[in-house]
Order: sequence, then C-alpha cells, then structure tokens
Amino acid sequence: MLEKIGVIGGGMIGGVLCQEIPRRQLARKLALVDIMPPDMAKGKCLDIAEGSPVALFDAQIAAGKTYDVLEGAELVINTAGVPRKPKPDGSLPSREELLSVNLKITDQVAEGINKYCPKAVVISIANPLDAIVYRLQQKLSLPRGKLMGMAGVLDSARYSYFVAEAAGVSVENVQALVLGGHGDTMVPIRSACRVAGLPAEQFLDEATLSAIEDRTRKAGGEVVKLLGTGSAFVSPAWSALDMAEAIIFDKKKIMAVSALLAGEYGVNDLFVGVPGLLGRGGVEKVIEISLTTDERAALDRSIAAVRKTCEEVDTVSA
Ligand code: TXD
Repeated sequence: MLEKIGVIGGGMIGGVLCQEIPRRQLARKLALVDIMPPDMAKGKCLDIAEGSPVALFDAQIAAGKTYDVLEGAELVINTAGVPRKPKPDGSLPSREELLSVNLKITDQVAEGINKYCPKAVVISIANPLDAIVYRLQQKLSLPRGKLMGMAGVLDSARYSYFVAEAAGVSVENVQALVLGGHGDTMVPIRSACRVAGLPAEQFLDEATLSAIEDRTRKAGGEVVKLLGTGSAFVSPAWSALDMAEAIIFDKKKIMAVSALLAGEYGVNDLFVGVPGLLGRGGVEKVIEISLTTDERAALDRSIAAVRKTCEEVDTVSA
C-alpha cells in the first residue's frame, strides 16, 4: 500500500480509478484534480466517500480544481485529455487528431506534477498516448522508467478477449501481446499469442486470427462508435490499475507498456509500446523479444508513425 496516489482528470476513466483505488486499498490517501466547474472532482469524490460505508472501505480522499491536492503523491495516473468522438459525418477521428488540444492540457498537467509531486512515478493514459507521454518527459525530465504510458495492457486485453471468445475458452487461458504505438498501426504479436500455453494457431485458423488482429487494431474505435459520446473507460482504468498494482507491490511483472527507449528495438528517445518489467521502480527493464520478419516490419512502421507525431509535438513550443 502506498501513502498517496494522485489521479489527474476525473472524467470517465478517472472516475473508475477513484472508485477502485480505495476499494483495492492501493493507497492510504487518494487525490483527484479536475478543472471542471463548479467542482466536479470534489463532487465525484464525495459521492465515492459517501458510498464507502456500503462498499466497506476507508477512504481519505482529497479533491479539487487545483493541483495542490496532489502534494506528495508517490504515484500519479494522468487521464486529463479529451477523448475521441464520431465526426458529424459519422466517421472517426484518429487519436492523433486530438494532439493539439491535449498538448495544452498536458502542459498544465506537467506543471502540476513538477510543482507538487516531482518524485512520483507517472502512468499516463491520455491520447495520442505515446506522443503525450513524450511531451510529459520533455517537461518532467523524470529518471527513465518512472514515466510510462498505458495502452499495451488494454490492447493486449482486447486481443486476449477476442481470442478467448473465438476459441470458446476462458480468458484466463489466453496470453496475448500488442506492441508499437497506440494507434491504427499497433502490432498484435501472433507469435506470442498462447492458449493454455500452446500456440493460438492450434485453436484458431489463419483467417480467424487475422480478423481478430484487425478488430484489435480498431477496437477503440468500435467502442467509440457504439457509445456515441466518449470512449472506452472501464477497461482502460482496469488496465492502468493492473500496472499500478505491479508497481506498488513490486511484482516484477512483464506487461506491454509505452516506455522510453534507449537503443532497444533500434529506437532512441521515443516512447513506444514494448514489453517492460514493472516493479517498484516503474519500468525497471525493457525486454527485447524476437519477432517474425513480418512482425518486425510492422513494428518499424508503427515506430515511424509514433516518431511522426512526436515531431509534431516538437514543433509546438512549450
Ligand atoms: O488506452 C488508452 N491509453 C486510452 C486512452 C483508452 C481510452 C481513452 N484514452 C484517452 O484517455 C482518451 O482519448 C482521453 O484522451 C483520455 C481520457 O479519457 P476519458 O474518457 O476519461 O475522458 P473524459 O471523460 O473527457 O475525462 C477527461 C477529464 C475531464 O473531466 C476534464 O475536465 C479533465 O480531464 N481535464 C483536466 N483535468 C485536470 N487538468 C486539466 N488541465 C484538465 N483538462 C481537462
């Protein structure tokens, strides 16, 4: 258990985080900051605190519109940023189209973290995922491993779910991994997909697996279209909590994470989704796995897409 966890942004994802953090007893204190008037963060946290005698957890929650509530947080989860919504013609924007508006928000987030909890381990969720984490690193200059993005856990969970559903087995039997940027170029790694420890190909044919991988790449958009407003929020929150638990309990758990690369996979100074070992120090190690030629080529294309968005970040002065 930590002393204090901070959540930035109390919208759909932040709201689930604020329910789950006290329920799972991850920290003695929880802090939520959201700029939404009149004082949405306070209202949301009061609601959760008033439910705590029913759900049976003790909650010490501080919330408000200003970042001082984060003072001393050891772990921060950042969800501040607008989500995708279908355009008037029904088409979906890419996550990258959120860049300019979410960069401005991210700069405020970085200022708040720098001022009130500069030593925290930071998990960022806002989109476009890898580019927003890149911007945070420019502003926070945290030691490598203490800042990371959550996307790969969710994308891998989606891949797992679809495989389990098609194979007619428990999700507990499936292991799946999605690497690369959190965008349309993300790479489901078929060679790492296992059902009860066996290659997924022993359970599903090529056409089914290809269709599942395609659906995985578009899974975020599928939910956005169905919801009408906003994007997936329960599964992203649970995924970030999985990472938070690996860190808090020093699990040394290998999970897909957007991590700062220093030569791994031939990349320097970009955050890209790779397998990372998560423990108390954050991303303690980036694991380089062997990939098929096709997977490697797809990963390179995805890295190029992340690099392009980060070059756009560089053109927007702080
Ligand atoms: O896998 C992933 N990483 C993701 C990412 C999966 C799903 C959604 N993902 C992205 O997370 C999504 O595209 C958004 O960029 C973020 C947050 O999604 P959420 O659905 O929680 O968005 P909401 O409900 O709009 O909540 C965002 C909140 C909202 O209440 C704003 O008032 C607040 O962020 N906000 C701020 N809080 C603090 N400080 C500032 N400056 C600020 N600006 C907005």
